[in-house]
Amino acid sequence: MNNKIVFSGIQPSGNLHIGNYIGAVRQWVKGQNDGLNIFCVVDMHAITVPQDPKTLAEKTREISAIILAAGIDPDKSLLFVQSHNPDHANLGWVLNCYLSMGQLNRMIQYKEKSDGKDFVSVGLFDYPALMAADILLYGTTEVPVGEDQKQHVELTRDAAQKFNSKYGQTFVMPAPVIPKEGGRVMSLVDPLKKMSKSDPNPNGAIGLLEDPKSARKKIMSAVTDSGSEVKYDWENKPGISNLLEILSQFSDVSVTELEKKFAGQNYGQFKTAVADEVEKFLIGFQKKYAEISGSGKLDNILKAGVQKAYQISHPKLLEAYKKVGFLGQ
Ligand code: ATP
Ligand code: LTN
Repeated sequence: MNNKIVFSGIQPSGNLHIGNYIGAVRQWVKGQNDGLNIFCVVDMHAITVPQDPKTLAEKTREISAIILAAGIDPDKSLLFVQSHNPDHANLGWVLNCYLSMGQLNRMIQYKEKSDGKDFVSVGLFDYPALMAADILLYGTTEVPVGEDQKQHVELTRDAAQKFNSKYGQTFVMPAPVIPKEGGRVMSLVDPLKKMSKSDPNPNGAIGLLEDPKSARKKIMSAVTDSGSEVKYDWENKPGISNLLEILSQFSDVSVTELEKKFAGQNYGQFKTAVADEVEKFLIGFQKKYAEISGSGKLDNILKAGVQKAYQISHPKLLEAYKKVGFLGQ
């Protein structure tokens, strides 16, 4: 038995795309056979920017079902909704008091998401304190995330260190784990930009719940590069390199093997192969998604998940409370 404790979170906002699947959820699935694995749908983080209440509730269910359809097994891993466990907000408040305004001001995500907005919530600024609480409540050793979240995990380490040095060993130091391949799936219309939920051009990303035929069209019209050779070369052929990575992830064949396979074939033939593979994946994935969302089991899975999560998080919250001098009940 391995002592690894994995925690990761995903916001229930926007439409999950194949980049989120390859870069995040699929990595969680691969790692769930050892250690303790905890996955959280972070609805409290989602409200740091404006949300429509009905859509937020729908998306929370949708993302939970997507995570299960992707292969997270509730018998092996814990899956729950952040607002169902009040310990997150409670520890978040405590950690607030051990992080400085200056530290939070340096967060790139805050700068990007607040840039040009008329209304910027205090919650958006304070987002990393809540994320630190998510991670530290569970004695997390590994946090699988995309490159963009590394800075938040580093801030979590700073918060843990500050608290531990003041009050003695309380929190485990977590490490970010960024996938070596697929950590950055690029847009199909601009392969120099990452595939993103918030991209205003709908042709850049392929949604996990999108019609497989429309996904096919997006791949067939994906931006490619000059020349005609199928070669993995990010500098000169970013469009083809991105499609090669996508095909490699879905077919489990290495990029080098794929280059050999498509030697002498034209872009059209190559794109057809990518479109076939993505279409096949989406059909299978959506079948599983429909089974899970129609099974009526989702609420019970989330309920069981939060009960187990609370058993781990609550003693840690009480330990932190005691250390700061809160009167126990
Ligand atoms: P947005 O682009 O609107 O900020 P997002 O698509 O980055 O949203 P998040 O909810 O921020 O989505 O990310 C969920 C997880 O998916 C994170 O671990 C993130 O690092 C990962 N991820 C997001 N986009 C990609 C991508 N293009 N390639 C690989 N991983 C990604
Ligand atoms: N900030 C992350 C979501 C997130 C998270 C977490 C990830 C919230 N809490 C804890 C890892 C661990 C994002 O926007 N992708």
